[in-house]
Amino acid sequence: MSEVVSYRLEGNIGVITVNYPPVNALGHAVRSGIQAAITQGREDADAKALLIVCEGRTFIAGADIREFGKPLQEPNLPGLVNEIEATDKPVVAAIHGTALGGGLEVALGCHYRIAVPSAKVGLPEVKLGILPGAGGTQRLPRLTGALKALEMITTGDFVSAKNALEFGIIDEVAGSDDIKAEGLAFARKVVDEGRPVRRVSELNDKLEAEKGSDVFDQFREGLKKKARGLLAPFNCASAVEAAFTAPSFLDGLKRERELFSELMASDQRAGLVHSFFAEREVSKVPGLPKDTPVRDIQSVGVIGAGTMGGGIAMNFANVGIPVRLLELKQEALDKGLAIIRKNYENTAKKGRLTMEQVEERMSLINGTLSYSDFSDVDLVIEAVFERMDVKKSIFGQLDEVCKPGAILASNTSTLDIDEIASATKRPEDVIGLHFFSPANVMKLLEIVRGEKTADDVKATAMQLAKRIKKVGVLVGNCHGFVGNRMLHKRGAEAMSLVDEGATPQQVDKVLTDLGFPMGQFAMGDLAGIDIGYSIRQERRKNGEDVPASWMDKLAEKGRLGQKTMAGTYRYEEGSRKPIPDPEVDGIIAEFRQEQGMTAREVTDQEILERCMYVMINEGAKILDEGIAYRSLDIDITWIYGYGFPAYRGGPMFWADQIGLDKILEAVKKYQKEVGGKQWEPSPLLEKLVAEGKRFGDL
Ligand code: TC6
Repeated sequence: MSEVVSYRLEGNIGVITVNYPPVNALGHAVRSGIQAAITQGREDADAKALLIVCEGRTFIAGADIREFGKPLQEPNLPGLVNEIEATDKPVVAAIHGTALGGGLEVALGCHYRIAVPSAKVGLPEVKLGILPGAGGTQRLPRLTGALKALEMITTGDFVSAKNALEFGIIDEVAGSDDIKAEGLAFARKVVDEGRPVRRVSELNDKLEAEKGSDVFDQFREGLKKKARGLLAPFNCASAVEAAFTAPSFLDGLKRERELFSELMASDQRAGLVHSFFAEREVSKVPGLPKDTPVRDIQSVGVIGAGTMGGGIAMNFANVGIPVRLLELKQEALDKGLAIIRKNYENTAKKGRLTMEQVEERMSLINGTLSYSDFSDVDLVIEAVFERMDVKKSIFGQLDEVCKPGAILASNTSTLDIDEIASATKRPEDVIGLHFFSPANVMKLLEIVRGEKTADDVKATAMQLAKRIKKVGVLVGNCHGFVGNRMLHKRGAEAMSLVDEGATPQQVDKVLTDLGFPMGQFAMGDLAGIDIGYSIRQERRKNGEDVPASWMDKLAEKGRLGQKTMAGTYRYEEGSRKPIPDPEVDGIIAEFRQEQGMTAREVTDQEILERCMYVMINEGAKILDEGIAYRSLDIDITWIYGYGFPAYRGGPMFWADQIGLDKILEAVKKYQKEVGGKQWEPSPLLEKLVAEGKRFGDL
């Protein structure tokens, strides 16, 4: 018997136990172990039924994703599930934790399923760019009907034990969370009641009931909007449809396999699997051991009740951490608190919060006008506008009032953390916590380490990110850190492309076609054009050579973006849809004239290369300087902070897919044609190309 799967007779039940931490994934050893145990159970005359149960925190959480892309070792999963189902004595799956993907497919191959109340089930393969290829698309709809199976398989959403029972996926919700006892008792009941072997593949009632329905066409129409650019949801829908249209179950399985293989070979699968592991890898920071002590964070102070400060405060209230929110004037404080309340109420209107929860969360956010109220908080986050003098003065005051050991954080998106820390006598307690707008929604937390930031402060920030359900990425200190440093390069290039003849909407369309949820200029309108403007002005004041821009003119005319209903685009009351505005075309034309420029035709390919390759070149510099530890840190920053399509794996992974030689060639071309520091090739990029390596090899 395999080391990770055991077989034991308990009374008249043959118990097959899987024990393969951390999540009992179906690696080769687990598959062959289950196969051997099923054979043993079948041959064991004393076993009247078999029970599959797992050790540890969860039932089988799916195929072993680490084996994807490698040569398959027998037994394969679809064959194993069929073998389980073909067993001539009842097989029961006892589910705790999560039965996901291949794990749920194994359970669907069993004849009966019981789950503890806290369990969840799901087929999340679509999130990895594939489909449930071990019969899941054929068996699930035989239990749930077409629509529920389509919803579950195309979204990958998990379903609670209670709902799984309601949808027909499981047969019983156990009375307690003691999975072994409950599973065994249920298996005994199956034997005692003489329940038959019940194979899901032979249940055809739900298929018959929906013959001729147009549910698939309708569903596909909806997907076109929801799953723009993605392959997997469409293949998932076609595979489920095959359960209804294929002449037999086996023919359905064959169709499932074809659609599965297509996805397995796709770049989207590679990108999504990279994103999955990268998201887990970012929490393991080189040089910061897992057992680094952390500080206890029981209460938080936030300075600034504007859009950012309010959103930041909500993150903490959402997980039960009390927040003191500071403003200078009562009016601003009242306004900020009212906006927070409105945000919560809107969520409640959508049914995602009860009014009781709204009140509970609001009661955790208390306003104040006085810094002295921060004397006992464990963490303060400053979220005021981007001016070094203002930030330094705030940190000076915090140094006066905060208790020893309190963490002093800035939400700055660009400024030097060390200079901010220099306003205090405790730079080891100072760190950057850069939230992304809207701060209560975006999953990224860019955590900026200063030169003197203490290790326990870094570890606390990483842990806190998880606590507030964000993905924390620890980065070094430089202008704009990882995310905005790259974004600024893209922004400058996008502005130049418009100077040269492109329209803002052409630039934005290239980026949305790549998979970004919005383009550079629509994003600028959302964030506020005044932000970029004041950053440029600050840099000009510092003597940097920042060229004039038509966007400065927008800011000077009060076109500040969505908040003034006009920026690079115009907006209609109550709508966030960017509408091209002839007035802006006029401003751009006037700017070109003033600068003596003649508009030329700019191709989409040039826009793509200049906007994206300039970022990748900068990303390589960021890696070389140690600002990001690994290329995957940059990938996750961009996926969760800026909506880079996860199916492309992040900008650095995407660059590896394109080929770094091609990227370098283009960088050199634009160095000649466009010029500027941003097009000076990164030495790391040159080195990798010379060695035939990729960012992923570092
Ligand atoms: C499939 O089944 C296809 C079937 C068709 C075949 C024909 N494989 O997320 P956590 C690791 S596709 C390998 O931090 P949590 C993870 O990398 C699969 N490893 O924990 C991490 O490792 P580390 C369908 C896996 O408690 C550790 O486990 N299934 C796998 O927050 C802990 O993970 C899915 O897509 C795996 N399948 O969440 C489920 N899963 O410690 C994917 C996890 O070395 N998994 N690991 O960093 C999840 O959604 C979550 O991991 C969870 C646990 C809900 C199971």
